Amino acid sequence: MSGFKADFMWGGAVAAHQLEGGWREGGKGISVADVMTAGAHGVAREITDGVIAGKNYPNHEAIDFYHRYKEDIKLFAEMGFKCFRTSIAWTRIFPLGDEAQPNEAGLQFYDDLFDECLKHGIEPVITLSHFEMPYHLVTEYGGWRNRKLIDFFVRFAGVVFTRYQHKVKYWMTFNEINNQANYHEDFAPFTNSGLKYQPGEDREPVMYQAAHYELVASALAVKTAREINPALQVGCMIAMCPIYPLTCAPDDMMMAMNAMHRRYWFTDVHVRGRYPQHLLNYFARRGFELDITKEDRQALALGCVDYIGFSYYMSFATQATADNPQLDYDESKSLVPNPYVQKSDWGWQIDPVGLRYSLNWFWDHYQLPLFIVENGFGAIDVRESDGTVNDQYRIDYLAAHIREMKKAVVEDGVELMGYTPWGCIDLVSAGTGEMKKRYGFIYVDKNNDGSGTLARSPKKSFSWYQNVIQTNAEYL
Ligand code: P53
Repeated sequence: MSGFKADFMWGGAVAAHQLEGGWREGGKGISVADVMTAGAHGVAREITDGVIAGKNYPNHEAIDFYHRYKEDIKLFAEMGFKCFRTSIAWTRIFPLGDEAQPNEAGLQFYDDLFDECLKHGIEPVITLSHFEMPYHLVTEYGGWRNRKLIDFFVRFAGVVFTRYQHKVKYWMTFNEINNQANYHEDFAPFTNSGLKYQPGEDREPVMYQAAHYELVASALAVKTAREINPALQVGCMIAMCPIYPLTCAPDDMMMAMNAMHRRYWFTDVHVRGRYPQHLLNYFARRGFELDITKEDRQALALGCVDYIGFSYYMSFATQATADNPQLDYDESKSLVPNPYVQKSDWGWQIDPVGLRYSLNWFWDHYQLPLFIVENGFGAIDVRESDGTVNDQYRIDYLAAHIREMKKAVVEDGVELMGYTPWGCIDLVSAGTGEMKKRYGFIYVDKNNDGSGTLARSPKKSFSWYQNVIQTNAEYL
């Protein structure tokens, strides 16, 4: 008895824009991911005004999954995947985002993709919006700062729920909706919400307004799904980086609590259908006057999610400082290194125990089924002369996290639906646009500069994960 139920959903996770490529095929429109160049650790991706000739846009081709998905799904099936998490590129279905009618070629692509999964006994788990909203909605409407986007999103959701209701049971609305708590940088506001800030603009209330419209759109999507087919299960998707106090000094503890409030109130609204009082009081203190109507509040209350999907890569730590008497959290300034954990080459703190802590935190707060829909280790892989990749560091990372996940289930009684490690096949990094930051069990021959044959080959971790699934993680 390993502790994971027999129907535990082992699988892998990706997002359309990071692997499909085919950026102009089948009538696809330009997405926000299509106007982001390649960066690196410490070098932000450039967000260009439209697509500019001569720049390197890694998502345009990505790993060409659009043409190669049959080969890739066969490899997932070989590993024993029970499910496969990907997203539907909004721009394949509504190329501009504001059309009245969907694009049939795009709908057909996902019919074929889901059929291919189901043929292999792999259940698709689908995110509606994963950092790939139509770019037209940014240029014409200002992204999610505009209330009109609610209708566009709900239309998109309704179309795909209706079309795929007999192929896809598990859905999520907005990927890592809470990344934008880090509104000081340009990346998260743009990828989450299509927000481009004016110089000198007060960014914070704009972020809260955009997030509010998204939360209303998410709730209306949940309601729509239930009307179309009550068997559908719709979750939220939260980037979980638990924030620890650097020390047990009471002010450090309060600072950590405030930080958790600022990053995770999104979950309260998704799950409970209303704003937490601490946030309403914060809006009042800061003088933010947001457009939150009575109808919005009703919509939120009627669209609570069925489960909580979340990503877990790392934990954070924070500290109270003398220049911050209110103990306000500013993600660009308030984080400090945790001296007790190691870091990846990209500075992400490696903390398997933090996963057990996160599972318990979610379960204690919400008592909703949990689904770990991303976890993984971005690393530089070296291919040996015989083509193999000895990624023992990835096996070590994943094994340590699965052990903690097991303790959360067996010892702590957390209800966990499944586990889909991120980037089960190498793909374009979201944060940096690099190929070099690899997560996969399957190596893809492609380099940062776009060179490479795109050939696929299993790494050492491939057979390791195959064994984990086969034994339901009995032996780790
Ligand atoms: P990359 C920041 C913090 C935690 C998760 O990230 C994050 C990010 C954004 O970079 O993103 C999620 O590729 C996201 C995926 C992404 C993955 O984590 O920057 O849902 O799209 O690829 C890993 O290493």
